[in-house]
Parts: sequence; structure tokens; C-alpha cells
Amino acid sequence: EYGMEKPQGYNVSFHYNPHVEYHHFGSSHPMKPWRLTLTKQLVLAYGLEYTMDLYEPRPASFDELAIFHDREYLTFLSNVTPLNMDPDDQSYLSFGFGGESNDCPVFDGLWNYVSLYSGASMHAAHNLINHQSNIAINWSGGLHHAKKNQASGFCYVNDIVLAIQHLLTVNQRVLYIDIDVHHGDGVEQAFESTDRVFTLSYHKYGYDKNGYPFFPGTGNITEMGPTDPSNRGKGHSLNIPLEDGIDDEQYKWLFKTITGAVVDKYQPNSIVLQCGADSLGGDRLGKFNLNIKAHGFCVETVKNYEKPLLLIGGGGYTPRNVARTWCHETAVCVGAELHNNLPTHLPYIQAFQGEENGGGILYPDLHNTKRHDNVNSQAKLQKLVTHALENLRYMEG
Ligand code: ZLV
Ligand code: CA
Ligand code: ZN
Repeated sequence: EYGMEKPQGYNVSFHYNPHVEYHHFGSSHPMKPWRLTLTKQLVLAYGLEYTMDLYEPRPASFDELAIFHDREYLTFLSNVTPLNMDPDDQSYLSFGFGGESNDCPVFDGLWNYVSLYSGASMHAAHNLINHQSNIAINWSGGLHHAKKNQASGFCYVNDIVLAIQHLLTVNQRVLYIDIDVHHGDGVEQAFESTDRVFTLSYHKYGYDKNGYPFFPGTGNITEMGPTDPSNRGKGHSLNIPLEDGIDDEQYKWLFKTITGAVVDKYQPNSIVLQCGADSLGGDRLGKFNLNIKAHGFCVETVKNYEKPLLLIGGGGYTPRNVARTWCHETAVCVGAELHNNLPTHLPYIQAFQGEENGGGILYPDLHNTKRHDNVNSQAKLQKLVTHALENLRYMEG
């Protein structure tokens, strides 16, 4: 924890309102806001708070959320409670609630929850705009599936779209990169008709043995935004569909090659990186086999482009590994190396003990969980890269 003073003129800011962590989606729901408590405790135990500016942002207001979302939808969101909801109500279903899977439950404090994580992303964007930070971090955000009038896939309000809209007030071009195991469909859709945002998502794509698509079922390599030449957003999306079990070396190579080409060609003024931790090995919902340092390699790679950078969270359903990853990535941002043995004065240390492998350490071997066979052949990946680079030609210089 010593020798980690802030380099002069280089600022990382951490935007976090601890009230988010007290919200519950329900006991059997995989999204656990208390993974944010674990993340914060790790960050503090390693002393990383001394290397960053810490902020406790206020919740976003109704009017701020209405910059992207429909007012009707927000009115519904701000009023619905577990006691007054009516599952047979047509608007309830059309706004993305209920249904068979109940991915987006109504829970106590829902409106407070969405305004807190969105307020943090907007404040982080604000800090980049005002040159108060080079990198601004909000691990509570990254809810990439939310649509302007519909909740989807655990996401009710799209804090990413709101933050990008904020960046667009001063930046001509914003690059959005998404390493969550799911396709960043909500962000892609929100900016499909503009050339001022380029969206790039890496994700699992395909069907399971029962013929069900991996959520949300979009994001094939052929989907690159509108192709209609009259649409300004033509070619400004790139999707990288991957198969189960992709490993560290493959992912790092793919990420560096494709992201590097996009940055070279698009020349963004700022970058937003969604760091969903469900792309790690051993995730409860994910299908990939990444280790924490391979995930962090993406953050390091993007940091090295030296553009104003907004880092946000996203998915991640094995809480102890989410916390490890986002703590590691916070350290990557400030340029610190962390010792593998977890600090002994760590609250909640029980959460990191008693694992088959990885008890008491920051960097367990997650590849060893061997939950998914790697069915990504090098030949297929090479084809993907070729196809991706071809897609980039559809974007007008
Ligand atoms: O990480 O799993 O697959 C950002 C994010 O990207 C579905 N929803 C829907 C469509 C039909 N299915 C339901 C299948 C449920 C399978 C069992 C769950 C168990 C309890 C609660 C939810 C799930 C679940 N739901 C697993 N995967 C889904 C996806 C939504 C994934 C959202 C990812 C969000 C935060
Ligand atoms: Ca993704
Ligand atoms: Zn996800």
C-alpha cells in the first residue's frame, strides 16, 4: 500500500453511493447488489482510496433520466411497488415487467436504486467533461439492456446511454466497448442512427441444446447497425459473437486486434468501457473461461489509448470474483500492483475463504473451474477478425 501516490496531473475518480448496495432483487435472483459492498471493501482494504478522488454522487432526477427514457415509462417506474403492482396490467407487461422469466422484478426501493446507479454514471461523465478526471469509475452502473421505454435483462434505466449523451455535449465521437458476456443491445439500439457513437460488443452468441438463444439473442457479426446509406449510423456498430469456453490468450488477442483497429479508424474523443464480470470463468450465468488478469488486460489496453475513459460495471454473478475483478481493474487504472494474499484486515473475508481454489487470494485460477469446454477454434476466431475488419469499411471515414 506504499509508494502509490497519485502521479501529478493524472486523476482517477471513483463514483459510488453506498445506498445502492442495500437493494435486493429477490433471494433467487442472480443479480446481487451486495457484490458492490464486497468490491468496495476490497478496494479499501488494499488502500486504493488514497490513490483516487472519491465521490458520493446524488441520485439522478426524473428529468435527468428523461433525457433518454420516455416520461410515461419513468412515471411507471417511479410509482410501482411490490404492493401496488398489477401483473395483469397491460402497461406492466409492455414496460418489460412480469412475463415468464421475471428477469426484471419489482422490488422495494426500485426507483431509488435506478436513480443511484444512474446518478453515479452521469457524475462520472461530468468529471471527464470538466477535466477533473482522466479515468472515472462507477462499478454500480453498466446496465446495458434497458430500452427507452422498457426494462430488460436486469436493467431498468440505461445509465450508459445517459452518460454517453452527457459526453456528446462536448465530444464529437464516443466509443463504447462492452466486455460483459451478454450483447450490449440497449446501447447499440439507442445510438443506431448516429455516427457520433460507435458501439463494440464482445459476447456469447448462439443457441443451447434445447434451441434457446443465449440472452438477448442478438449481436451476430453480420449485425453492424443500419446498412441503409441514408442512415448516419451506418456501420457504427460492431459485434463479436463468441462460443462457450473462450480462454485468456484467445480473448486478449481478439480484444487487442479488433479494439485497436476500431480506435485507429474511428478516432474517438472519449471511451466508455463496460466491464461486466460475467465473462469470467466460474460465473453463475456466463459461459466463458477468462481469468481476472485477462479481463483486466482489456482495461489496461483501453487505458493505454490515453483518451478520457469512463469505466462502468455490468453483469457478474459470482460476487466474490466480481469484487476481485473490479478491485484489480481499479488498481490497473491507478497503476498499482496488488499482492495476491488478501489483506488480513478485510471485512467480509469469509466471502473469499473456503473456496476449492482461490481461498484467501486475489487471483485464483478461474480457468480451472473447467465449467465450459472451449469450442472456439483459432480458425474461427481468425475468420471473425477478418470479418470484423471488413465491417469497419462500411463506416464512412
Ligand atoms: O449481465 O436463469 O434468458 C447486465 C447483464 O447483461 C433470459 N434472461 C430470459 C429470456 C427467457 N429467459 C429466462 C430463462 C431463465 C433461466 C434461469 C435465471 C434464474 C433466475 C433469474 C434470472 C435468470 C436468468 N435470466 C439467466 N439469464 C437470464 C436472461 C437475462 C440475462 C441478463 C444479463 C444482464 C447486467
Ligand atoms: Ca458484451
Ligand atoms: Zn451480462
